[in-house]
Amino acid sequence: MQRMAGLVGKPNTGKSTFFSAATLNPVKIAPFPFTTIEANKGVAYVRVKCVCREFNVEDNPKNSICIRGNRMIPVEIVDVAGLVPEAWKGRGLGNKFLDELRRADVLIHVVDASGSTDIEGRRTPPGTHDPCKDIEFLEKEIAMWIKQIMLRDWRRTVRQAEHMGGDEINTLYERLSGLKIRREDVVKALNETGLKGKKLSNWREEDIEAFSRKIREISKPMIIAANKVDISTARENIEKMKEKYGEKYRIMPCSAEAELVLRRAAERGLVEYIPGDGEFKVINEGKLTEQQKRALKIIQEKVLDIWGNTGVQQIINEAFLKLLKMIVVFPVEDINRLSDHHGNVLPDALLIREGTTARELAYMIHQELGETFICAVDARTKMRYGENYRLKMNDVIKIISAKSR
Ligand SMILES: Nc1nc2c(ncn2[C@@H]2O[C@H](COP(=O)(O)OP(=O)(O)O)[C@@H](O)[C@H]2O)c(=O)[nH]1
Ligand SMILES: [Mg+2]
Repeated sequence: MQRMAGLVGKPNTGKSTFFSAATLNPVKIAPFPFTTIEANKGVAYVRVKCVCREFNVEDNPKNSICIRGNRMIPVEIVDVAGLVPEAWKGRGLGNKFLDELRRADVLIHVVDASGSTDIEGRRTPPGTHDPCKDIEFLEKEIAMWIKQIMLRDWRRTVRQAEHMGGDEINTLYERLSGLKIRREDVVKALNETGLKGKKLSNWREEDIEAFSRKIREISKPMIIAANKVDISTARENIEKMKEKYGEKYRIMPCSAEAELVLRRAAERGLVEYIPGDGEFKVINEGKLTEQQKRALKIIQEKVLDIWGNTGVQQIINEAFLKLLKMIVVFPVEDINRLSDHHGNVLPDALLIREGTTARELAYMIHQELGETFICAVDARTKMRYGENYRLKMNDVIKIISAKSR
């Protein structure tokens, strides 16, 4: 199952710019099947070190891209419509926003760290708006939306729980099933709010609200993309956000615009730049217009020299690898050549949940491979693992099945 990140936030924080930058093909190659899926849904990439360097082989990536030893693995990203206060009541594009949100597994909250947009997303002089307010407001909006969904038909939900012999967990799980919320998330939220064992008929409105906030935190973890760091007022605001929200959220500086400029320049062959790098190299100075030279100079001085990188790639990596706790494994069919049966070396890099077992991986590759699973073989050590072996980051692994015998 492909995981998806949702870009959320009020209007004009830079969500669409972030989306354009993140989904721009990171290398110039002819036919690549991963581009924009729908207007606001596209493919971004998680960047990891490819094992090709360690094994000292030339690879032939199929499901991903390898740029000079860096594997770019496709993931989905959606640019959710801008959210204004009280969207949950249907204000602005409220309902559209919230519908798109359902499909996301992890949220990237893009805030204007420079403080140059007010709470509704209107322009205001840099430094005049406190972005901490945006974090507070977004948390509340989403919680209120979930609460509203729960309150719809609440009496029926209560009756259903009673019919099911007081099965609060399954009742709530069913009620929220459209939101990509797992059963174990419901259990955890009940535990952490102290509502476990309390009959739904005794829940007060505050209980529903507390549960809504908690289930959002658990099922849709969030990272703060502190955008527009090229504007000098951002620094102080980022310190403020870290002070107030640093324990709860990872606050990561970024400049979506800088990333977009660099990727476009790389696409046109003007610079050499791999998304996430802390530097770029001008390929042909003479081909740059004065305007392009100026833009690159600003990116160098206001973003890379100060922050180290544009932050966009780092945020995507953090969302998938840390918040969603995913790892990368390289399945192969031939452990000596590290290839599939066509001879493609290290063809696939799979992003899977940490804790995935060898047999679960087999099922992901093919239903039949899962059913006829015998063991897994580690290409590095030639060790054999049973079905319950939990895969590790960068495992290069062959699945042996009854069929492949
Ligand atoms: N200075 C600066 N401006 C940015 C950055 N990212 C986006 N913007 C600008 O912010 C405005 C709103 O951007 P947009 O992506 O449309 O925001 P959205 O409404 O959240 O999708 C545009 O004028 C962008 O050029 C950035 O990193 N730095
Ligand atoms: Mg937009």
